[in-house]
Amino acid sequence: MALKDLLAQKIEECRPHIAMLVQHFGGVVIDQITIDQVIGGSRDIRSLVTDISYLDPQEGIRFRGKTIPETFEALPKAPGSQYPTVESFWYYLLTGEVPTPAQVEEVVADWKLRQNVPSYVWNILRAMPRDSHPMVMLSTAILSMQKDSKFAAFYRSGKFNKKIAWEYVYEDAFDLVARMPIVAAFIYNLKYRNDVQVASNPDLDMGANFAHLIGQCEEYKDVARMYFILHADHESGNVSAHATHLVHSALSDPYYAYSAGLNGLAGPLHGLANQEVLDWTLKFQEKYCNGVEPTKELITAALWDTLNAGQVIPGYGHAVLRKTDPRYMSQREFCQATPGLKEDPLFKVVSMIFEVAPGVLAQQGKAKNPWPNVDAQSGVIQWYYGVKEWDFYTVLFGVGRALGCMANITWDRGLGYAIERPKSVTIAMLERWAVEGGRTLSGAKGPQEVVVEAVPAISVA
Ligand code: NMX
Ligand code: MLT
Repeated sequence: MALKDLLAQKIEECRPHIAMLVQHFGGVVIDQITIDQVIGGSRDIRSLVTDISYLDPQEGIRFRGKTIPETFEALPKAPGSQYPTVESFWYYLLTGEVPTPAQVEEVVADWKLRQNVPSYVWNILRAMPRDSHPMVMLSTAILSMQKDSKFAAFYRSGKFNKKIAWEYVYEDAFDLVARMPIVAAFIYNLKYRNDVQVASNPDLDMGANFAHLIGQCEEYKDVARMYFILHADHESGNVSAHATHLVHSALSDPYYAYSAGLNGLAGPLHGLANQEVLDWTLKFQEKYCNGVEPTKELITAALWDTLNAGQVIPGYGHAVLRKTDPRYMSQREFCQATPGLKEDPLFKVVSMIFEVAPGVLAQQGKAKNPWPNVDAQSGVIQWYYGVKEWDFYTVLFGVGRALGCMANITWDRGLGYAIERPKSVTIAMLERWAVEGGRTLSGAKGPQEVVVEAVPAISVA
């Protein structure tokens, strides 16, 4: 069955479940919220729904129920490769079903039709200051294509209908994921390769074509496939997925929504951490090694200097994970299995950081998770293959993340999720509830009340 038909069937099957949950079980309590969660970035509050991936704090990500190794194992591989095509993964994320090789071929063919980027995008990118951050360029390029949004045109047509609105989101979403690597490669070539013009190779799948467009070697084709799949989705609460979902919930089309998602991904606590890791590692070598071999002792000293300066160790810690990120391990295994890469000096430093950083962070005692996340390992692979412009690394993340964000908002529309609008409260309300909570819990003055009394009252206009 063609991808869109299967998706239509799956959405139809799912709709009664949502209706039944709301109609008969809408009042069932699935969480309670504490003051520290409200102040602390809504951490762990169960308030989003997605079946596309789920993040277990101990195990890490599962895409449509499969772990990373299971996903790589299950999906049809690119010709002559150990890795699946990105196109097969797109099918899988959207539908939850492993496509047959013939179904993958259909998606690959459709993908090629959709990957044509309008020429005005190239004019816009060329007109931008060449030293603009590549994430600014990427987000601008995506936003500029909004004028051709099929969903926005459908909305304006006067025939808007909630039941079929998802079909137009799907059309935009598919166009957008197909154009992402083309735009990313253009930015790379514009900024770092003197605006060299390279045409897509119609015989190649998405990952391989990306490698071709940025002038990379044969081996990099698998790097691209692996990278885009690993970065695609991390359930819905991360900043890029959540921003995309939030903006789309106002019925802003996928271009508006993903441009917003990319702007969130560009933050150093989120996707930009991958460039920060490279920056930290190279500065460490320059400042601490001075021509001598890096040692665990030197790395430990540099990590403490970073912490004592009040900065974070990039690539370590996570808001949900409490173990080493399996995306980190998957990339590490790739490095260890790749002759040349496993002996690479930078990989050795990154491995030494892995040996000492968790201990340092644990000793400092602040981070809830001292283990590495995806960003601690991704840059070294790019660096090894010659993609040394590390401000580009978050663009690569953004190409992958588009798959998850676009699959998610296609389903958001399919299931008719409402405009997102949480409620805010005032600090005075929190203080009142703190006092009431303190009294209710202990039957006497609670510790919260003492704190409230110790600070001057807030005057409210
Ligand atoms: N280095 C130093 N301090 C850290 C780190 C770290 N890697 N991770 C957490 N902490 C601190 C954090 O800043 C906070 O300090 P304070 O109380 O002074 O505000 C304290 O530990 C408690 O934070 P957590 O609850 O453990 O972490 P949170 O959920 O707030 O934040 C991250 C999660 C990922 C933002 C945080 O671990 C971090 O800043 N890591 C470094 C940046 C990074 O690698 N980001 C990429 C995440 C993955 N991605 O691709 O998005
Ligand atoms: C991600 O891939 O989005 C990051 O690991 C951040 C997160 O999950 O919060």
